[in-house]
Amino acid sequence: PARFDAADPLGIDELLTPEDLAVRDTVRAWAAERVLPYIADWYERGELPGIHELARELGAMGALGMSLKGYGCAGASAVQYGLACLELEAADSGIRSLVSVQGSLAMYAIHRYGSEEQKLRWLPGMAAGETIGCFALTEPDHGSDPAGMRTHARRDGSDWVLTGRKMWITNGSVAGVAVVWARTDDGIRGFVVPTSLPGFTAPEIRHKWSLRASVTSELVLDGVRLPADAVLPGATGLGGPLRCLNHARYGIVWGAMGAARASFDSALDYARTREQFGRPIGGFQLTQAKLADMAVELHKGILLAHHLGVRMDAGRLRPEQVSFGKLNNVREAIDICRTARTVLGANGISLEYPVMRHATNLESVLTYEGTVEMHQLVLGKALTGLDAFR
Ligand code: TGC
Ligand code: FAD
Repeated sequence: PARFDAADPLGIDELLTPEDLAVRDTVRAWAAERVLPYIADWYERGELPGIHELARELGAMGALGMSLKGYGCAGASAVQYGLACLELEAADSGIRSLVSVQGSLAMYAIHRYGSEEQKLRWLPGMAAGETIGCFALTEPDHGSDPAGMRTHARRDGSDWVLTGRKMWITNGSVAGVAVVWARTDDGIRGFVVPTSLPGFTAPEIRHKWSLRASVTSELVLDGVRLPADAVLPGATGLGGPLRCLNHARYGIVWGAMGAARASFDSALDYARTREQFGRPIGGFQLTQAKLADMAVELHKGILLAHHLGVRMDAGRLRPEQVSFGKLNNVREAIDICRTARTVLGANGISLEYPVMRHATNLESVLTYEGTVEMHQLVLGKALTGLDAFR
């Protein structure tokens, strides 16, 4: 039989093609060179300096809008996109967030719902990382229940006039273009908004104790005047933004396992070398139980992510299955990080090691793209046929 590999105990690599492995290696090497040496400093400062340069490098690697076809996008498989998310989040959830919002939300919305003119105007520059995008659904008073949004767009001649506030918007103050969801007389519609327009401001949200190396902003839309062709023609109703979320949530199913892997690796390494009572702490049964349980959940989670990726590539992935994956993998990832933290003792709380940074990042990941409770209720509804929301 094949030998046991501590890095891949279930032999999941055998499910991957040579192209999949090449994508993984490329992204892992990029993150090792461009993120890992600096991330603790960025995190401590609460900044993501050089974000435009990082975006261009991610674009050159094909990581932006990675599984979209045409318009300068890489046209990779869903599994390859997932592997990229895992490697990016193994560096930091903030870097994966940058990529998720750009590719799975802002670009995906334009790619799926945009006119040919909108696609040609925006997607090549976004794929190259020249233009950063954001995706604005959440409002101060409407998070889990976006159906209640107050931001609205009204007709003025052939123009649209957009008014309202969006909250917690990743990439908001560095974006050149915002995909903004607003109420209209015809229901919820999406608008492609150049952020240079009068009336658009995006103050950055400070004092976050999670996702510190990620730009998060409020959007203030004060009568932003848009031409008739700013609306996304293919999306009407809440299903429009929610279908984009399926794609981003899918990336998170993989990404969360990256944060978990980095924390597990750190704990395993520490357990082998740190000595107490005259022995490596990894030799104690209680530490081994922690490592075994972490490894089981980590690799089960990667297997689940791969399974969902295969279904997405086959066009057979259901939104409820995405909820299944997001619910399980983010919840298990944060548990792995917290357990890894205990293995490192006091060092576990230091930025010298990655585990506390990953654990605090995952507090955001647990909440955004649908909270744990939302995904439980989506599954609850699918299982029982009873809608607990309304
Ligand atoms: P409901 O009545 O169930 O549905 C309204 C319409 O939407 C359709 N739909 C979906 N379509 C595709 N995929 C899904 N996952 C869908 N979920 C619902 C549904 O079929 C219906 O269509 P139609 O044609 O019949 O009108 O809607 P509801 O208001 O009862 O709410 C359902 C609920 C709670 C699940 C939904 O509102 C929800 O998912 N809430 C969570 C909001 C959320 O996830 N926000 C995320 C904001 S973006 C973000 O966080 C980015 S962070 C990224 C980063 O930095 O990485
Ligand atoms: P609420 O909806 O107010 O929920 C509060 C609590 O109540 C949660 O535990 C929730 O699960 C629970 N709850 C609510 N309703 C129910 C119910 N029916 N049953 C049981 N429990 C319930 N949004 C964007 O649009 N674009 C972005 O780019 C973006 N980036 C983000 C980046 C960060 C760092 C963060 C933290 C958030 C981001 N968000 C973004 C917002 C995110 O999607 C919302 O925070 C999330 O949807 C939850 O909304 P809320 O914070 O208003 O919480």
